[in-house]
Amino acid sequence: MSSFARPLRLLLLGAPGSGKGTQTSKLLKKYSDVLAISSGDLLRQEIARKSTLGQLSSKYIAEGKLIPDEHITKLISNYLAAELTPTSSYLLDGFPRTINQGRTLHESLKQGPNLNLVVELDVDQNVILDRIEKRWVHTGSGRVYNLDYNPPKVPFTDDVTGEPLSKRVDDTREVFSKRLESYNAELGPLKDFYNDLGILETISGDSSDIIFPKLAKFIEDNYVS
Ligand code: G5P
Ligand code: MG
Repeated sequence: MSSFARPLRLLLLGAPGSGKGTQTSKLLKKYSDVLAISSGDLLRQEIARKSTLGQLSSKYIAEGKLIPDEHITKLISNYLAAELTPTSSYLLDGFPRTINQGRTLHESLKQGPNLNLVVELDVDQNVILDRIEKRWVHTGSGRVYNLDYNPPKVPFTDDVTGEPLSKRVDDTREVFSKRLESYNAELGPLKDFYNDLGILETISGDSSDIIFPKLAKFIEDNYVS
C-alpha cells in the first residue's frame, strides 16, 4: 500500500556534496515505495561496465564537466520509460540539472507522472569541500559514507555487502571547484523554470540533520494523508 495520499514526484537540487544522496537514503528509509534515481550513480554504473556511454562519460566526470544534455537525457528518459507507471512516486537526484534537461523532461512527462515538487538543498558552500574529501562510496549501490558524519561500521567497507569502498575520481579539491562552478552557472535558469511552474521549495541548513526534518515535514503535510 502506498504511503502517500497523492504521488510524490520529487527532484532534489543541490550543489555537489550538499547531501542529495544522503537525503535520498533518509527518505527511502521512511517511504519504501518511492523509486529513487540518481543520474550520477547511473553514470558510474555505466562506467563500471565499460558501456559506450560509460566510456564517453568518464572523461567528463573526471574533469568535473557535465555530460552533454542529449546523452544524459536519453539515459534517464529510457530508465523512466521502463520504470514509471502513471501512479508512481519517484525521487530524482542530479537530473535535470540544466534548463534544457528540465524542459525536455517536462515535455516528455507532460501527459504522465510529471514532477510535482522540486526542493533546493541550500547549504553553505564553504562547508562542503571537507565533506567531499572525507566521502567514500560503494559504487554498486551508490551508498555514501563520510569518515566523520556517517562512517561505515568496518573502516572502508560497505555495511551491507562487506565489499570495499572507493573514492570517487571527482572528489578532489580541484575537480570539486569545477563541479561547483558549473552547478552555480546552471542553477538560476533551472530554478526560474520550476518557480514559474509553482513547484519550487528551498530548504536551508548546514547539516543534513537540520534539512531532513524540514523536508520530511513538508512531505508529510503535502503528500501523506
Ligand atoms: P553526481 O553524482 O550527481 P553531484 O556533484 O551533483 O554528483 P554529489 O557529489 O553526489 O553531487 P550529494 O549527493 O549532494 O553530492 O551529497 P552526498 O553524497 O549526500 O553527501 C556528500 C558527503 O557529505 C557524503 O560523504 C555524506 O556522507 C556527507 N554528508 C552529508 N550530510 C552531511 C552533514 O550534514 N555533515 C557532514 N559532515 N557530512 C555530511 O554527478 C557526478 C557527475 O556526473 C555527471 C557530471 O559529470 C557530474 O559532475 N552528471 C551529469 N552531467 C550532466 N547532466 C546531469 N544531469 C548529470 N548528472 C550527473
Ligand atoms: Mg550524490
